[in-house]
Amino acid sequence: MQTAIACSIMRGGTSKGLYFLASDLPSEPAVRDRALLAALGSPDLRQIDGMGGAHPLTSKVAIVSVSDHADVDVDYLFLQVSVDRPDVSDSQPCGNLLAGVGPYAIEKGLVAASEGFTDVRIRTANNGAVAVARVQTPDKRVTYVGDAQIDGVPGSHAPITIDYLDIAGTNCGALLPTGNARDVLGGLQVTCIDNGMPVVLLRAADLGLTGYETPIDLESDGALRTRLEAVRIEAGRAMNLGDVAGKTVPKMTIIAAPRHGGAISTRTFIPHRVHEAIGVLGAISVATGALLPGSVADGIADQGDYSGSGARTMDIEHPSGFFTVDMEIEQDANGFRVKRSALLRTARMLMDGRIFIPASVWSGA
Ligand code: NQM
Repeated sequence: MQTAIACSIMRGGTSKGLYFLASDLPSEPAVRDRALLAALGSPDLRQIDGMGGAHPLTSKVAIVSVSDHADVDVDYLFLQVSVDRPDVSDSQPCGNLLAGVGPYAIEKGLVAASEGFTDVRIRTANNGAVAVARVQTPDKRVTYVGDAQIDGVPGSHAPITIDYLDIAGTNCGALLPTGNARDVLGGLQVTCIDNGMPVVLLRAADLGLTGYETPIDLESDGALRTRLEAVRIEAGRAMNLGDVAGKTVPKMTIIAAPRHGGAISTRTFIPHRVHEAIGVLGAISVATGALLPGSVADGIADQGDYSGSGARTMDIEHPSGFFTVDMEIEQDANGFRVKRSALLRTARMLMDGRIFIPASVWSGA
């Protein structure tokens, strides 16, 4: 016997996941997590008995509900379902899956569509961060068709613009959780930063790398992975995240000078696989670090004619192209503050139906 649960599969930005209404899932987290492991087919490197795509970027879940919070339309809980371990974690947010939440909430009737476009205010339940997603709704219906292109996704689709207001320190309590723009961890100079995603910036040259290696080359460098993981564990404690051995944060971003006219070049361990692009909130944290005086990116990033305050578009180079973030910074005697971070994503509903969960999930067998 299997239990059918309503479920949609959506691509959100450069990731893909299962989207559920909270009301359709078990309310008990342990039971819910067993159901999600079965839905994705974890733990199994191929996820052959579930819908997961055998990579962290395609083993994700969004749980959506109408919000009780003032000035928010929907709450979105992001869960990372491990591919190879029986683990479901809410320890990180995900800005890519967030791109699908606006269209999903409208399609499921949680938010009424307006003529032309609909602004959906989304609260990420993992950390309380609020974003406004503008979804194209001609004739008051979601369209996925359009001219917007994002690197890492073939073709063009309807634009979804996402505006984050104040997200500094949403995961670690402060933009600079160690209190410093630069620290030495594991013998390496690093910048620990949280503007929406906890990220450790490291200079490629300090690791004996160019910073332009392919994800496969970096993933197959066992000595590098061991060294980065040691720094990550240390950084986790320093960033108020505790023991991060089993967590997917902080992300480790190796930086180098831009090669293609962007602001900075990146390769990001998320944290064990290397991203083929870069995460949304990861890119926002990197863009912030690249503008921060005294960070390890200072002197490497190309800040253009940026004068230390105001608006600046940051093209973050990654293995499959660029990720563009519009930043607005305020800097005065009181310090460095990020007022706004905005970006473009696309998303697409791929499947809407029911997912089948084996009976053994409910008994815990
Ligand atoms: O940083 C990958 C992704 C992500 C997360 C990761 C993300 C973000 O590309 O907001 O989107 O770093 O785990 O989906």
